Order: sequence, then C-alpha cells, then structure tokens
Amino acid sequence: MTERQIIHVDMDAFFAAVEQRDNPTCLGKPVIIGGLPHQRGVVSTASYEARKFGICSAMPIAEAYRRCPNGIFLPPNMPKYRAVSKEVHKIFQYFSPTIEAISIDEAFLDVTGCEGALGSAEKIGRNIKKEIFERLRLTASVGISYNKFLAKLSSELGKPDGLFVITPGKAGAILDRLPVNKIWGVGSKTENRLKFLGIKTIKQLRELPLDLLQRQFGDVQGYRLFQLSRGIDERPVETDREAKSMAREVTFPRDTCDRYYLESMLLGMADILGYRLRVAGLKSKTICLKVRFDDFQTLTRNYSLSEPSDLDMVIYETAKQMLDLAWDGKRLVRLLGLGVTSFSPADTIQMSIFDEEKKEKKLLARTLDTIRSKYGFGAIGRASAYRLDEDNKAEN
Ligand code: TTP
Ligand code: MG
Repeated sequence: MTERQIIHVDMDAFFAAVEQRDNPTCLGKPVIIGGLPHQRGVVSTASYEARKFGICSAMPIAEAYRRCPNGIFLPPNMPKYRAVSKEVHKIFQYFSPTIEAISIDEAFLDVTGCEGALGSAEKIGRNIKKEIFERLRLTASVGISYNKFLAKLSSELGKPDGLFVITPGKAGAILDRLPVNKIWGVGSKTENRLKFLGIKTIKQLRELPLDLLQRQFGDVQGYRLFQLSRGIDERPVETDREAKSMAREVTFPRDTCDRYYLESMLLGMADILGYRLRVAGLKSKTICLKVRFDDFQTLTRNYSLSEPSDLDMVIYETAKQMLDLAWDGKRLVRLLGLGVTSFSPADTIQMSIFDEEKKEKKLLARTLDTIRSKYGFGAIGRASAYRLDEDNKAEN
C-alpha cells in the first residue's frame, strides 16, 4: 500500500489573529479574547504577544489581567470567526476533496495521490498557507505526515506560521523526546495516571506492554496508547459525507441554570449542524444531547426522529424537549453538547407528511444557506442564537 499523505492545518491564535487583522491598533500587541478584565470567565485564546506573559486558553480572565494589565481584552465575536472559518474551508477545497474539519480552525486534508496534479504534499502545504495569507491575511501552521496523529503533531511543532514534516524515518526520534501529553487525546487525567506508573515520556510509554496498558486504561484506549506511542494511527480522514456523526459542544465560562441562555446555545448548535448536514447532502435520524452538571455528572440522551431531517428547527425543537427531560431547570449546567447521527443521503428520503410547517422550515433553511453560500456562515443567523456569541467563551 502506498504511504498516505495527510496535511493538518491549524490557524494561529485564531480568534485573536482575526481581531488583530481587523483592528490595526491590536497589531503586535497582547490581545486576549474571552471577556473584559473585571468579568468572570476564562480566556478563549490569546495572541502570541500575550502568550509571552504566560497567558493561555482556559486561564481565568482575572489571572490574565494580573499577568498583563496593559493587554487588550476583547469579547469573542463568534459569527465573525465562523465566517472566517468557512472561508478557510473554501480554500481547502481547492486542494483536496477529502477534508475533515475537526474544529473551528483545524482540519485534515488527505492529499494522497494528488502529487501529479498539485505537486508534493509539502508544496500543497505551502500553497495552502500562501492562499490563506493572501486571501484572508491570516497565518496558519501546517503539519504533514503519513497519518493523522503525526500530521497534527507536526503542525503543533511548527507553530506559529510553520510548516513541519514528519517522515517515517524521523517519527521515532521525534516522538522519543516528547512528553506523553503530546499524544492526541492524552489529557491531564491520562497524563496523571501515567505519571503514577512512572511514565512521563512517549519513549517510556512505548516500553509498556500492551496487556498492562489495556488493564490500566481499558481495551480500546490501552490499544490506542500502544499504537500512538509507536507513531501508528490508521484512522482515515473522514469527510462529513462519510462521517458517522457530527457534534458540537460548549463548556460555559460559568456554570448556569439560565434556561433562555441554554436554549439559545442549543439553537446556535442546531443551526451549525443543520447547515453541515445540508452541505454534506445528509439527513439525520438520531439527535444526541449531552449535559454535564457542575458536579461533573454527565448525561447523554439519544432520540430517534420519526423521519430523518436536516432542518435546524427540527434539531433544535427536539433538543429542547430532550433538555427538558434531562434537566430539572435548577441544577447548574457546565457543558452542553448536541449531535446528529444515523445518517442517510438527503435525496433518497421521501417525506411521509409534508405539511405546511415543514415546508416553511425547509424554505427558511434553504434561504439561509443561499445567503451564507454568498456571504459566509456568519452573515445571517437567528436572532436568539446570538446570545451564544455574546456570552460563550469556548466552542469545540
Ligand atoms: P486553538 O487552535 O486550540 O488555539 P488558537 O488557534 O487560538 O492558537 P494556536 O492554534 O496557534 O495554538 O483553538 C482555536 C480557537 O478556538 C481559539 O482561537 C479560540 C477557541 N478556543 C476556545 O474558545 N477555548 C479554548 O479553550 C480553546 C483551546 C480554543
Ligand atoms: Mg489554532
């Protein structure tokens, strides 16, 4: 089998870079996105100038202010970032049909076999950076390798404005010198458990036998750690069309029991999911809701629609009812997630009841899509979804 060529692109200090671009007084300055200094809440991101003060995502705003009182503190403008994200995505489409967007500012592209038409993966990576800079005046870091894990690691190692390649010959030596938290998916919990076993580096992790890892972390995660520590990752780049599910989730800057706020979050997420379904030509039969409370108890609920749908309002109204069943209206909510799954192609589905209300929802969704395809995702949205953008500091 020929070796795969995977590119991972990750925008640099994304929200902050967009603000620096659009506001010349912010250029070259420490810019902190996430809230105003006296507000509670956490940092969404910080410009590289602000990172020199030790400021990073998820740090309390008050701490960021203490470290850098002269920084420029701005609230996030999600509609704008989503619009830019969509422009970045359009640029990817020139380079490969196999694109997997994994967050608002990151994607994988599988460019295996594109060499004849577009040049080597490295040349494609350079051209992606060039297009992003010339069209959007933003920098991105590009990582190139033969699998997703190593491509993602490469873009991180090259940050900011980098282009970094990990070839099969170099992978072992690069992994050897890195701590375990550089493995995609290893968060602080796994890191601490590994530390407890005396394991700090990927090199040490590689020395652990598979059965021990599986006993400690379960069959699936144990096997994954075993493979990733060896630089092995066979996961394919999955486009939305091939994806088995799509989901969005938000951790709130403050735990909340404000129903209106939670519903506006659901509307914002349903809006994006419906749009992605329609772009991918898919309908979903199952809506998934995730609610995490302040004590970290997490509920997940699935609901099967009577017929598959790609309409924002169907997803939203279902999610709202699911929230009512899962939440007593009093407990503080820390995280809310919404997903769609059980896909079928949009065109083969016959609607059993095609009532007036559905026609209207469909027309509204199509009108939004037409405007967005011309002017970007952030150009239009439902008024009640905008509270998401005012208050929300984190979008995954
Ligand atoms: P990242 O790509 O993780 O961070 P970044 O683009 O700001 O910086 P870099 O990639 O150069 O290290 O996240 C992309 C955006 O997502 C980020 O600009 C803001 C948002 N975000 C949050 O709102 N909260 C978070 O905790 C994180 C990590 C990101
Ligand atoms: Mg980024």
